[in-house]
Amino acid sequence: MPSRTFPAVWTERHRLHDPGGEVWVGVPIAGTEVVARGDLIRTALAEAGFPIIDPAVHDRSRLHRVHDPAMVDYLRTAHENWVAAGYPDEPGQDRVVPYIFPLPQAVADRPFRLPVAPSARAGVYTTDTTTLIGPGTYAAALAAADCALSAADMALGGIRAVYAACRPPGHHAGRAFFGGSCYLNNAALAAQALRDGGVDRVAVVDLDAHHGNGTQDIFYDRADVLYASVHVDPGAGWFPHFVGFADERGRGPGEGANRNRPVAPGCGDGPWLAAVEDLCVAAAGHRADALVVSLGVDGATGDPESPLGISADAFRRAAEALAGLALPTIFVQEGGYDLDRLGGLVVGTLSAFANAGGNE
Ligand code: SP5
Ligand code: ZN
Repeated sequence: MPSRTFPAVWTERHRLHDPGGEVWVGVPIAGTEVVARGDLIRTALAEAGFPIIDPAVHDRSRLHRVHDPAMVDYLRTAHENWVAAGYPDEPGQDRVVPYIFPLPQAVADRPFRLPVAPSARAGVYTTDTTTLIGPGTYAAALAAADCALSAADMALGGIRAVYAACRPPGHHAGRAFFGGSCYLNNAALAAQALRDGGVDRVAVVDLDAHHGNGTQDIFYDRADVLYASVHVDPGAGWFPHFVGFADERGRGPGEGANRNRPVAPGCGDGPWLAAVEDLCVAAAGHRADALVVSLGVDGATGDPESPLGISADAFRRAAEALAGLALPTIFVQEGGYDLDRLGGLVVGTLSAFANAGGNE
């Protein structure tokens, strides 16, 4: 029986974003969130027969539903201001990268003054030194957001399952911060678009190897959108280090609508799938009307960015568990950095979801 499919939203505009590596522990390294990722995913989708659809362009005001307009404006202008300040010549850095950060305890209780130097402005909104801004980063981040928003449009139009091939990824981007190779939060934009389109209750289930600290931030105070994540335990020394612990359960009206399931480095399939089942129970308990899946496949065995050791079969079983929720579902691409396995992992997961009836 041929494998079932559903629509995939993809654009070549992802190629505009070439971070040109990252700075990690002070050292410029090649980085793993590379242009090839987006093209490998497209090839795998096409080979498996997934219809590939261009995103529509959405009004930029849509970004402000989940992000601070000042941060969006910063992302829009950061690279041109960096170039105008001459950093590509002296000291010879053509990507925007911070060196100083306004930590809350260092600047609290006095008026916040936006620094004049672009090198200092570079630390105002990013959490880390690994999320560089190049000349096409903002355009590609907009294109990725458009993929997620188009997927939401299709879901609101009655299509039961859609995949948004977002690159750059998004789940480490919060209301007023970005980092971890993410700039705009594609999954949060999709979830908010569903809400704005009349869906009462949304569940975001995050399978990426890392905690989606940005998505958690955006929905932490809200009861309408559940955020539920399985990820490598930040307490065991993994990104995003400061956030993603099990006792972060939401705040105020959002109390109970945030669920973190950290798992141990090297845990393998069993504990990871048990956590995925738990997230599905949480989504059902939330009485969600629609599902957004942050589909990172960087938990897979061999991925250079995580120690989880999850098999391709476990990703398929996770997809079957999600299909069991029987909800309109938007998959949003997050991480996944093993270039030899990325396409197969993504398409294998989506196909398992469709073959389990998730697209009906
Ligand atoms: C979207 C996503 O998956 N972001 C994860 C970013 C994690 N970055 C952690 C810091 C980078 C360190 N990389 C060094 C790899 C050495 N094996
Ligand atoms: Zn990740």
